[in-house]
Amino acid sequence: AASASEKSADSKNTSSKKEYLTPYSSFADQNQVTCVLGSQWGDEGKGKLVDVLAQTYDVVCRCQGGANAGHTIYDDDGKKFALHLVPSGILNQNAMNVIGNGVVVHLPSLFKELDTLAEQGVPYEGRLLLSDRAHLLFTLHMVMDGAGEEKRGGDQIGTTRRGIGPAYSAKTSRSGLRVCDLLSGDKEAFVSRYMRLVEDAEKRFPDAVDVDAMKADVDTYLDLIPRVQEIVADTVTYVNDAYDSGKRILLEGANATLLDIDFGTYPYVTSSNPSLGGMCTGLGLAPSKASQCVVGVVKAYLTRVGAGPFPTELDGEIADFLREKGGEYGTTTGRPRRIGWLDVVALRYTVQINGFTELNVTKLDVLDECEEVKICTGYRLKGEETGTFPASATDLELCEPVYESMPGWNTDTTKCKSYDDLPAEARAYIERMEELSGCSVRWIGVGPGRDAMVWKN
Ligand code: 2SA
Ligand code: GDP
Ligand code: MG
Repeated sequence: AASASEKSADSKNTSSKKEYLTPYSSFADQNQVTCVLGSQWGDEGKGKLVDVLAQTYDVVCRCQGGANAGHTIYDDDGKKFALHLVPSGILNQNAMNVIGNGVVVHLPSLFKELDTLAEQGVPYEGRLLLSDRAHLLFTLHMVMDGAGEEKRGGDQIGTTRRGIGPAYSAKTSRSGLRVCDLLSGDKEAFVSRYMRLVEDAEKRFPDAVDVDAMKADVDTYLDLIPRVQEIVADTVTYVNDAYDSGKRILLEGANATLLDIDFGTYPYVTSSNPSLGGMCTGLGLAPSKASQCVVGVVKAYLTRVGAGPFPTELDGEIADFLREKGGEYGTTTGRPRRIGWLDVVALRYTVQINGFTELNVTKLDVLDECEEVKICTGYRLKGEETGTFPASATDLELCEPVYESMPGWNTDTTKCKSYDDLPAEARAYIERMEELSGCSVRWIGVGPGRDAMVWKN
């Protein structure tokens, strides 16, 4: 394997700077490490902010999750990219991208994604590092994920079936296999440990696990060894050396805090920690370094994909309108997303957990045609009003939202370039969000493009 420093990307930007990048560059000057996290149930539009910031950062890191994540990005020519495992910094030719130890990696999916990017004119050679400590996610885990969901009958979680839960289960039960095991040179030991996983899975899901097919599948990973060798690195050392040498580091959250295995609506959650703590354990960067600037991405309304409680969920006309206008369909699975009003009980909770230093409100433009907009400021649970987010998903299911209603703005915001350009009602909505959440808003998204972002303050 090449040393991490040999693989380091040239940080000199030779391409002409886009006008919209100027304020982001001074933002990056002030924040050596920035962490971007989802504050809701995912798909807040983290990919867009990360993509724009990634053009001014030297190192962009994924720290948790796997190919369940889906970030949609439009480049300066309006070309669309859907990223799952690859960090969004891949679109910046000067950034190094790191897949940290906390990510569960299905190698065939990773290389397929990289090959697709190369076909789209984005080569990755010399710009991607994969942690030697990252756990391998096998096709077996995807089979188990699907079989596990079927077993739950009517009580499904609505996973992406990308094998995330079973791969993290193997990790925490200490039977998982890591990138360093694949590259150890002892293929026999690797295959034997892999077959133990297959045999255990077959005991649990005899109808779903085809032992011969899974046995044959191990060759897929062994065949990829030469490609893995080109990108493997001790990313803990790489990232910390990069920090010590003054490089700017961007941590890219996937999924979101309300899907966190500890803080989310358990059991309707993913199996990693998509909150600030998970960024540190998933990369090996100390909390004191990772927490300097923590951006919470919050959609101006709320969506959720998969099962689980959702107090402000809407159905009918408004939901259908927002789903179509906002393009609210899963980036990974194409599933229609559930739609609801903004919930600041949940937002206050995720501000607490992550210590957000600022917010990025996204998709304000999607609300442009609403007569009124609503904010959930509290819940009514078993006859009592509460402002805190309950631990139990059953309790959350029983929560009725207490709303504050605000007038809509009935104005197209997509051409707004500055905060003052926004209609007064839209500004009032943003400012109320700040008051209720206790966190200030720095950016407001008014369209999917890189330049469709308004700076506040
Ligand atoms: P999993 O597959 O075990 O992580 O699923 C567990 C729960 O986590 C939710 N989850 C997500 N929610 C929103 N977006 C995600 N990524 C894709 C996207 C989803 C898609 O960007 O659109 O394409 O469907 C994501 N990944 C996991 C999931 O719905 C379960 O509720
Ligand atoms: P992520 O998982 O948080 O990165 O979000 P996704 O990419 O799954 O979903 C967000 C979608 O909203 C993408 O299709 C983005 O292009 C789009 N998007 C992001 N910000 C805005 C915005 O401010 N306005 C509009 N209309 N679309 C946006
Ligand atoms: Mg997404």
